[in-house]
Formats: sequence, C-alpha cells, structure tokens
Amino acid sequence: MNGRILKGIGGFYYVDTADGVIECKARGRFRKTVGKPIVGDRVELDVQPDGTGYLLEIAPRQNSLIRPAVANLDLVVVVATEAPPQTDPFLIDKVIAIAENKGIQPCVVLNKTDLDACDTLYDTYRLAGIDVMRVSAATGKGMDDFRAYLKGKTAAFAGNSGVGKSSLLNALLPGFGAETGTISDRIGRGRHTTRHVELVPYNGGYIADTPGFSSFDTEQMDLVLREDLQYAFREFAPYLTECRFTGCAHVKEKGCAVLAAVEAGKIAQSRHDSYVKLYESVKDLKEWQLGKELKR
Ligand SMILES: Nc1nc2c(ncn2[C@@H]2O[C@H](COP(=O)(O)OP(=O)(O)OP(=O)(O)O)[C@@H](O)[C@H]2O)c(=O)[nH]1
Ligand SMILES: [Mg+2]
Ligand SMILES: [Zn+2]
Repeated sequence: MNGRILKGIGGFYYVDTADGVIECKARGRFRKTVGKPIVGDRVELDVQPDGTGYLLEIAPRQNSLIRPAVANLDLVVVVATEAPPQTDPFLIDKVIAIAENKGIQPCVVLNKTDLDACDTLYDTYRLAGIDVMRVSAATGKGMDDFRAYLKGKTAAFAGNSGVGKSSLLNALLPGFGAETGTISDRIGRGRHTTRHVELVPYNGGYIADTPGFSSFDTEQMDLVLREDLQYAFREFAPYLTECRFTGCAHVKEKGCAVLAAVEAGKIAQSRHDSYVKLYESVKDLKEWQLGKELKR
C-alpha cells in the first residue's frame, strides 16, 4: 500500500493512505537511499493484521526543506502585508529564493487587505512573474480564489510574525484552532505550539503545519551557491546572457543587463536590492561546504 507521511513522533510515522491514517514503524532498509523518513515522504508500507504498518520504501524526494524537515512540497506560500506589521520585502525575497533554489513554486499572499491594498508588493511580484493574491482573513475577501489555488497541492506557509498566517489557516481549516494574536497576547496565555511539522489534509492536498508557523529558518539560504543565486530571481532570466562580461555578478558591474533592466523599470528595485544583500551573504560559500552542510 502507498501513502504520505503526515507526522513522525517517537519513532512512529502516521501515514495517510486510501484506508485512512496508519501508524507505522520504519524498517531501516531505505536508510542507505534517502535516509531517515521525514514528513511529506511518499512511502510504501506493509500493513499487519493488527492494523499497524511498516514502512518498506521511500520514494525519491522531489524536494525537501531542512528546517522544517518536510519533503515533496508543491508550494511555498509567503504571507506578507503592508498593514502593520509591514513585511520587509527582503524576507519575502529570501524565502522565495529558497523555494526557487529547491524547485518549489513560490507564491505571495497579501493579507490584511481590508486595512491596506498592498499595492507596492502586489505590483512588485506581478512584475516578477510570481503568483500573487490579495486576501483578508478578517473579512474573507479573496479567500475563495486562495482555496481554489491550494487545491491538490502540498503547501507550506512562511511569513513574519503577526502577518496573519494562523488567521489564514483557521479560515481555511475551520476547527483547526491555531492560536492567533500578538506575541504579547500569547505570552500572557502561554503558547501551545507543535514541536514537529505535520501535514494536514486540505482540499485534495495538504497544508504543512510548521512549529509556530514562524518564518522558515532562513539559515537554509546559506545553502544557495553564489553562482546559483541569479537563477533564484526568475525575472532576471532574460538578461543573464546579455551582460557584457561572462561571470557578471549583476551587483554593480559595467554593462550589466540586469542592472539596465532595473534602470528601465523591468525589474523591481526592491527585488534587486534583496539579490545584492543575499549575494553578499552567500558569496564566500564553496561547493565543498555545501556538500558538508547537506550531510549534517
Ligand atoms: N484587520 C485584519 N487583521 C488581521 C487579518 N488577519 C489577521 N489579523 C490580525 O492580526 C493579528 C496577528 O494574526 P496571526 O494570525 O496571529 O499572525 P501570525 O502570522 O500567525 O503570527 P505568528 O504566529 O506570531 O507568526 C491578529 O490580531 C489577527 O486578528 C486581516 O486580514 N485583517
Ligand atoms: Mg501564528
Ligand atoms: Zn550582469
């Protein structure tokens, strides 16, 4: 039988199958191939007469994130807003770059549009060719389109604190009961955050419930090689071969076609600013370090 790992707790894996959720133990055979099973893995299992199972095989992963440890994502949803607490575009671009680098589709969901239409961010990501939606968890505006967009996909959410991730999840999954409110509110009431990432079935797909729904651990960004960063900004693509010098860093070089496109308004200034900031942070990383990092 086949299934998808929803969560893993203390050596047990809970696998979503056509026959419901089955509690499984691992049988080490695949340790030589993909390593330890993680949430999101597509697995083959053997069901025992008592209804529990054993994981037999893990299908090769289409992609995986390290923190949170989750495999086979179809979508990274970056929740952002221009209403308080206004999102720093750099955070959005960092998460988008992680997703692009891993081959996971990114999208930007602008929340709190009952307070602010978020025009600047909307225009920025439209121009970049990244899917962008305007919603309001408070009024329900735009939520039908967002629901339809998520259909059949395995999606993880990221975004700065207070942007409304938990509010959106509660709107999508009535009865889900994610805690909402300001950080100070929550400290008063005590936080009940899950320690482990978990997939929650939703609309023919899954939503990854990551611990506290905080932003991705953007340390992962350090795993993008300098040479690869340019490909993590999809709207740079038409210009990359047009620069005067091969190996152009697209930071401040003479004859850089990317910079000319920024000048001409074809690439948003804030996107290029984020690129430069990320370039500075990753430029010393070497391939052998990347290999070492990934093996940790
Ligand atoms: N006006 C308005 N307020 C909203 C909307 N969505 C969320 N809020 C409010 O914004 C505050 C923060 O929302 P949360 O859903 O807790 O934010 P979060 O992104 O989960 O925050 P963290 O868990 O700290 O990362 C709450 O007081 C919500 O009621 C919206 O669409 N419009
Ligand atoms: Mg939250
Ligand atoms: Zn260039």
